[in-house]
Amino acid sequence: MILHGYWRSGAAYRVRIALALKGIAYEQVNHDLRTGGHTDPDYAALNPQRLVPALEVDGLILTQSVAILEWLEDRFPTPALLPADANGRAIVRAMVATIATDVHPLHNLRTLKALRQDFGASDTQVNAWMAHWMGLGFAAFEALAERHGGTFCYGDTPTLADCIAVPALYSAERFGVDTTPYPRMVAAAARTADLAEAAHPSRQPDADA
Ligand SMILES: N[C@@H](CCC(=O)N[C@@H](CS)C(=O)NCC(=O)O)C(=O)O
Repeated sequence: MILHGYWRSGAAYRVRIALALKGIAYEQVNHDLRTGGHTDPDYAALNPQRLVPALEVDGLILTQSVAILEWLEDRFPTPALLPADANGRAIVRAMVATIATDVHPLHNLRTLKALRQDFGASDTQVNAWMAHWMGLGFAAFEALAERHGGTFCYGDTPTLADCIAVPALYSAERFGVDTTPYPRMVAAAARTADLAEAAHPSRQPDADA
């Protein structure tokens, strides 16, 4: 199993967390987003979207981190990262979508690049943009965690919601977005990050010294 990623990619970090929680061994091939490694034709042949992550397994190429998380859950069901019941699964998937679908694309590298290059946004404006969209999404996620969470974002064991929350908060902290209004999300993410220490960006082979 080969994970194509980049140490600071939030989407790749989600997958590394699930791999760590499930104890699955894998290799890494990393593509430096800062130098456009992900736009290389060899990588584009794997992932036509030219985004990380991608997962290669015995000739199968999977893209889109949430699809990869769901595939890992199907193929490696223990420990489960989705609740056993249909209601719980729908709630966890809604929590995942709140961040992965509705927030992350708005502060992705290419989005911020377009804001700067095509619309002349300053660093201050870009930071305000990120804080705005993260704040809206995190507030909704926090409300769902208040309603359904225990020691983790949903219930008392880690789920895909935690796999999504940890990198989201990592990005927020990296970009100086205040996370104190989301104490449940922060506490659950800290517990998950402890369980999946090996997945942390700073622990990856391509991380800056
Ligand atoms: N929805 C995709 C998003 C993937 C994505 O945006 N990856 C980022 C890194 S976190 C990327 O490759 N960015 C490169 C760019 O924006 O040029 C997924 O979940 O896999």
